[in-house]
Amino acid sequence: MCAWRACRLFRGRTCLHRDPRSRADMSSSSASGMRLRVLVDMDGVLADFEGGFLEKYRARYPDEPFISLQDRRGFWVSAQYGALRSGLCEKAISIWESKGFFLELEPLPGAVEAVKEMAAMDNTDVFLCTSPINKYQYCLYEKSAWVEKHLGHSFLERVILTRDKTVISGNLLIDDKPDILGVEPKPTWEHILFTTCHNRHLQLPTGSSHRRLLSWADDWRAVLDSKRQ
Ligand code: BVP
Ligand code: MG
Repeated sequence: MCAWRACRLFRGRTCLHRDPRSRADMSSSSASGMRLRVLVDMDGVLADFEGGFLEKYRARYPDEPFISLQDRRGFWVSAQYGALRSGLCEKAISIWESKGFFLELEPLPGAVEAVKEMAAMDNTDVFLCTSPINKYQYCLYEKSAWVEKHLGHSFLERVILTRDKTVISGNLLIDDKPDILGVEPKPTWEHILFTTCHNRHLQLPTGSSHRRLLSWADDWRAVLDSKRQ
């Protein structure tokens, strides 16, 4: 079937839309079994949010105390800075609310290569699942621009912007946030905790089903394989 659908717009113009289910093997099942749907977070997994934050915070507030990446604890940067000194929570927030912050984040080592390889695997659908900040002026645009810049135009079909990842269905969610909560108490995905400075020292509860990826050099392929039927 043709990957392009013609759509008639107002004023009689016709526009071609690329169908996201464009690959020949895009059905929900195939000869080798089910398709695997992998949701991959952006900040802290693909894009170096913590490194980008620290660099820009120190440049803008050179006389204020800062927290080295080694000393980062807890998901919320703003909370740790707020606890360090009054007024620093707001200063931290001002960094990621600034124009250019999200677009200029560097990719984490191996992230771009891993996601491209994953997306090219048989029976595998990759989506980028990311929570934007509520100050949308720059963030919403820049997250898509980052994807286009580092992963290419075709990955724009794969961007999911949501403040609640529990309502998105998938087999795996690779994410650096330890507790991913929302309105759905039983999300379909297994959360794979992606290790970053703020969760490195976190003791996962005994008996927890949480699995970790230490970095993109870790065996993410085996994690995917473990979910295939
Ligand atoms: O858009 C990012 C930045 C924001 O949360 C989002 C994380 O998205 P995911 O990686 O989970 O998809 N963010 C906000 C704050 C404080 C806000 Br007040 C923070 O401390 N850290 C942080 O990442
Ligand atoms: Mg994240």
